[in-house]
Amino acid sequence: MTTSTAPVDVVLPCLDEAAALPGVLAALPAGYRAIVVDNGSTDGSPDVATAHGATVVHEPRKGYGAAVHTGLTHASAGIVCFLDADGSLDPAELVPLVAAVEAGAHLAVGRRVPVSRGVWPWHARAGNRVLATILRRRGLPVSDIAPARAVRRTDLLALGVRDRAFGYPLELLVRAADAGWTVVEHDVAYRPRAVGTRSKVSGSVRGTARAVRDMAAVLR
Ligand SMILES: Nc1nc2c(ncn2[C@@H]2O[C@H](COP(=O)(O)OP(=O)(O)OP(=O)(O)O)[C@@H](O)[C@H]2O)c(=O)[nH]1
Ligand SMILES: [Mg+2]
Repeated sequence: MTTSTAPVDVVLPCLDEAAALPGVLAALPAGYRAIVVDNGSTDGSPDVATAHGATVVHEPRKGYGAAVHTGLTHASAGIVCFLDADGSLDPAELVPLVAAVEAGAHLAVGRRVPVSRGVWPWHARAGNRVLATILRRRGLPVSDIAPARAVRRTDLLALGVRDRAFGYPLELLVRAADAGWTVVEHDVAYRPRAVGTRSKVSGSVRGTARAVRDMAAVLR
């Protein structure tokens, strides 16, 4: 695997992840710079992020897409990664994704492999499987709508993803397919979210329903 010494920016959308941030930020590989994008956390997440060396950006609009897009506009590295800030994914697993982009892929995404039962609720998994099947029919060889990805900053800006809510990860993949991008998928361990944090998206049936609604809007 090729590894370069160029800096990499890592955008971490964050809503009340104070309990997870120290571990996530400490696990970033050398040369990977954290940009934590906060949407009005009430648990002190921005201060924790700053204390652990991250750049903190405040985004007034709620939503995963608003957070990651704003993080992207604050990035400056050639390659930018995106990762959940809840401790469910190991930042070290971004390294092979970055290497894949350095080797020529337009986009490298994680394929979540749960480390234990119960990590990935059945409703989230089922919704994810349906959407991935639709993507494969569009010619994109993916089996997950992943919250871990690496991409060249200028490529992603040019792709023009518009969703600012929870359809963002799916719209990104749909646009990548339509643009003829080379997309590679690597297994990443999907762990329980950090102790002391709570689910914002797919941990509840209600949250999954909201994400699927936003994603279905992308496919219309
Ligand atoms: N800035 C910002 N971040 C958000 C928002 N909603 C979710 N996030 C973050 O996006 C990431 C994904 O949210 P999670 O709650 O982990 O969603 P999930 O992984 O589908 O659900 P779980 O299975 O419960 O972990 C986490 O880092 C959240 O803190 C939001 O509205 N604004
Ligand atoms: Mg999560």
